[in-house]
Amino acid sequence: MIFDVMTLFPEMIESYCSFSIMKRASEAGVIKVNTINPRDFTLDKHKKVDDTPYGGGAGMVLMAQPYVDAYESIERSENSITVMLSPQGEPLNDNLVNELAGYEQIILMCGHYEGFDERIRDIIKPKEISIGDFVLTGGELPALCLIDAVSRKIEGTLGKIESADEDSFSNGLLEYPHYTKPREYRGLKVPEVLLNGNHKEIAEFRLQQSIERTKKKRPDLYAKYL
Ligand code: 4G3
Repeated sequence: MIFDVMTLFPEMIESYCSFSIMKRASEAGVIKVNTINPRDFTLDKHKKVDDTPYGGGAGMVLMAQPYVDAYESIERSENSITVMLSPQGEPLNDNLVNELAGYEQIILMCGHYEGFDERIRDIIKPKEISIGDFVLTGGELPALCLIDAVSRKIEGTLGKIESADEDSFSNGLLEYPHYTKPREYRGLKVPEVLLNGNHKEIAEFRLQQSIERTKKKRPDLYAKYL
């Protein structure tokens, strides 16, 4: 899986991707994260990437030319999709993450300030995706959320220990509670059933805990599960 990230701040992307599981997946060749900086495609000596909005108003708007030229410089594989991270996008969820994991290449467009000149959308026609109903100063964190979520669905990124088909949402339920050593902490004991080695009983206990939690914490998900 190749992620080509268009951003004015490539270090934000590179930094996150150089730790923990993202780093391991890159080193294993399971994912490749590239950055493309529209500032490198400006034509003026001040390397200007944004300007004031026509019609007035607060803030700055990303100019079309550096962004579109940067986009057109990216080598496209056969099975690729272009995604713009924006609060106006389709909400990201586990289903969409699975769908995205089926591509060979994902081109991600990060915006800043008040957003993109509309002609960037008109020309590139990206799929717009949002990570939730709130506004951030830039699209880099949403892009990283997407990269992380998609990467962990790809064979070879997670070990069997961290396996993705056992977590929340793969079965439409929240995760069951987890415990590790010691058996007792501040008077709180690990449920006895987890210590008895009866795998069928353990699986039943965990499923029942998952159902109870989902009902209590996320009645909306529970309604879909029923
Ligand atoms: C485009 C995405 C980009 C238009 C981006 C703001 C939140 C999300 C930006 C715009 C973002 C999200 C950059 N903030 N909810 N900020 O996924 O108005």
